[in-house]
Amino acid sequence: MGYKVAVVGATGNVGREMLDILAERAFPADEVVAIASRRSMGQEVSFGDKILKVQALDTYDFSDTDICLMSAGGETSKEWSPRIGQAGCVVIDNSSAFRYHQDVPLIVPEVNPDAITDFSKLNIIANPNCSTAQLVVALKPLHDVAKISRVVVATYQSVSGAGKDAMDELFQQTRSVFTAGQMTQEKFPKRIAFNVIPQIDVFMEDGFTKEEWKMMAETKKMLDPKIKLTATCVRVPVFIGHAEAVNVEFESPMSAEQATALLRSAPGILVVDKREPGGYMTPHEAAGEDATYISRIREDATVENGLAFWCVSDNLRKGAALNTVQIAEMLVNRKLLPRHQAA
Ligand code: A2P
Ligand code: 11C
Repeated sequence: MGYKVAVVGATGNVGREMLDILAERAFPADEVVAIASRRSMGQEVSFGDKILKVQALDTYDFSDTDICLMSAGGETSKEWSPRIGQAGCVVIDNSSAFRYHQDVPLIVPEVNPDAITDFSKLNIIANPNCSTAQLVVALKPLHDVAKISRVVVATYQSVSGAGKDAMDELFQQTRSVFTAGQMTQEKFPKRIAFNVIPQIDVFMEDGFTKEEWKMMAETKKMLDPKIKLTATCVRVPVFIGHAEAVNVEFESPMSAEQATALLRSAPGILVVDKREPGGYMTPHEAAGEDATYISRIREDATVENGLAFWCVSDNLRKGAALNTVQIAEMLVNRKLLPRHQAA
């Protein structure tokens, strides 16, 4: 028996990618429903070789839907994910609304698959922030061998992480630089075209931004609460693909050679590291791909047991939609969907 799957936020950056990935991976769905706000009702979105008409979230009945892939922003999740869960549909929530809730597992299948078991209180499973997902995929195989004590990470995050309107803002601003036209600035706190902005999400009391806090809190929840992590998150004028410069300190030695071998054999990772001009990955090449790419692996002799590397991934795929669909696949493979257990 197949499954009924709803994608909420189906007109958005991540929602459209979710539909593509469900089709690409031939997810065993009998029916896929595209849902967004009332504004988009009746609009058409593609799902494989089919066209789906978008339905409105506030009139959709979830009681016979098995899985809801939710990516319509934190406020929509706060209001709707618990209600959808209560209707018996398991929500895989891509927002930050429930990630830190003790009854909500936060899952990256390559990292902490066995944490998925207990989601029954709310029927919600959380998907991490895009910049955390690719980071923990890279850290996990290293941490398993030589415990990580501290991580320093600087991110170079594409505008698609901030939604489709943010991509339009980069496009419009870039065009207006060349045409000397009017430049509008709404989604980002400063001009993003031909610039970089050291702020993603709101400021916290201690001077870090919420994005930086999320990387720390989510790494602790999924990988190890003992890991100390400090981040500087930066928006760059790239459409798709987040990059990260990562410095790791281990409790015991980790050579560049050993790290390379571990990363090469780890799930979800491709190492591209030639130590010659162009012998590394960039966001442009990672866009549209599923892997987390690791390059520039080298020992950092400025600290004891230090390692540095460069990590790139498609933020809409492994950072969001792909990870969500992988979690849905785990629910199916491990027979964790309530209605299908009863059947
Ligand atoms: P809509 O296009 O109808 O506004 P992005 O992150 O790319 O900006 O996309 C956000 C997604 O979340 C869109 O699909 C958007 O739908 C959807 N969305 C935003 N607010 C709501 C809401 N209140 N109810 C349902 N979907 C929403
Ligand atoms: C960005 N990482 O690139 C953010 C988007 O908590 O899911 C994802 C925000 C989140 O803007």
